[in-house]
Amino acid sequence: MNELGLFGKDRLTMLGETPLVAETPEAMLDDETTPIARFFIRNNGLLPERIDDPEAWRFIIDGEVDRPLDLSLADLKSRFSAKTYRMVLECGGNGRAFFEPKAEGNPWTHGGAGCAEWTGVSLGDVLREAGLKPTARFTGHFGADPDKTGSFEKQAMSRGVPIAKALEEHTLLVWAMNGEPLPFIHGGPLRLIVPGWPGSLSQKWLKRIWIRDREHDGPGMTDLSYRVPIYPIRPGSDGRNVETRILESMPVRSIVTAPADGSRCPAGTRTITVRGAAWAGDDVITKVDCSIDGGSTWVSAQMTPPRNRYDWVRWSATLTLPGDGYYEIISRATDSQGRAQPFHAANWNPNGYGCNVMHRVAVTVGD
Ligand SMILES: Nc1nc2c(c(=O)[nH]1)N[C@H]1C(S)=C(S)[C@@H](COP(=O)(O)O)O[C@H]1N2
Ligand SMILES: [Mo]
Repeated sequence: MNELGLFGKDRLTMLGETPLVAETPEAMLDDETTPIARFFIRNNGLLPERIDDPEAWRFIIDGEVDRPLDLSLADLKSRFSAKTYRMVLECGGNGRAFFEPKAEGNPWTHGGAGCAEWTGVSLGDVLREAGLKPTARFTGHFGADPDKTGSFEKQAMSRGVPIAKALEEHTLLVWAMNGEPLPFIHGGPLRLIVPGWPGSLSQKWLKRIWIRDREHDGPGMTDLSYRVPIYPIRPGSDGRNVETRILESMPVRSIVTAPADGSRCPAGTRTITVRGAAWAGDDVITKVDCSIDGGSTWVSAQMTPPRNRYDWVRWSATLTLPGDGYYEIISRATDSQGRAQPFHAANWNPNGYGCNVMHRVAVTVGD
């Protein structure tokens, strides 16, 4: 059994062993709520030590606050009101494998994402208890994991958000996933979920939130980390000396979760039901369309409304096939600003963030 088996995972695709990184094949994202066994894993360092008593896990809030807080998980549960939202968590590099030429980093296809029910308290409620000073501008997140050399001196990852994002009701301090205590590999006992923005902001094994008077500068905030060019650049260029911005909301994306890529249907099959999911970072999905002829003609999908903000939309469509043969199904989601997924991996950037090219699934009817 490899390490994935040890964490109870169900046939994920291993992208890296140390640090442990694994994605979910799109066809395994066919559940409305992604089961823990199918949820992707992304670590930037080694794992922290496991602790025996999750309720005793402590974390602090300090910096530009009137009353710094030092709270146990038990304190969080008893002093603030808990809420549960189903929300997408998506790695900033999701889709990277489709960039040409290859961009730096883990080659995620579209499976660096999942949608789980997260239970916790709004970070904003806790920040209000601490009292934000007028100088509070940005958060800095710290976890208990050592970096990939095993050193605790430098964080494996330490990113942050503008205060407005931290104060959103859906930005949560989370201790449960799909109704179970937050699994260790997903940051248990306590993690952040900052929905709609790159997964790297959703600090696992959360120990500290530092409220800062300026943009945070931990690992993952400097250089080209989580930065994208403001104006398009030539694919393959080094990205130096171009104006960049921090990647905030993730772009619109849809995936086909059934049929699986490479499926075969019996000869004579003339209709096929296609299912999938769609989400759009901070934005909402307004439509999903499918095509079997490379985008020449489209069929609109039926959508199940999201349960709450940041939930994904589940969709399905019935497609008519003109005859036996080889088809490539594509799906294309559009957000409320009219932004739809591109036909090819557009907006190339050196670290390969935010690639939302349409997902393509091959199906053969007959032999
Ligand atoms: N402490 C800590 N938190 C972290 C990371 C990490 O390496 N260490 N990786 C981040 C990244 S890049 C992503 S995409 C998500 C992945 O969360 P998951 O492993 O629960 O799917 O966790 C984020 N939180
Ligand atoms: Mo990530």
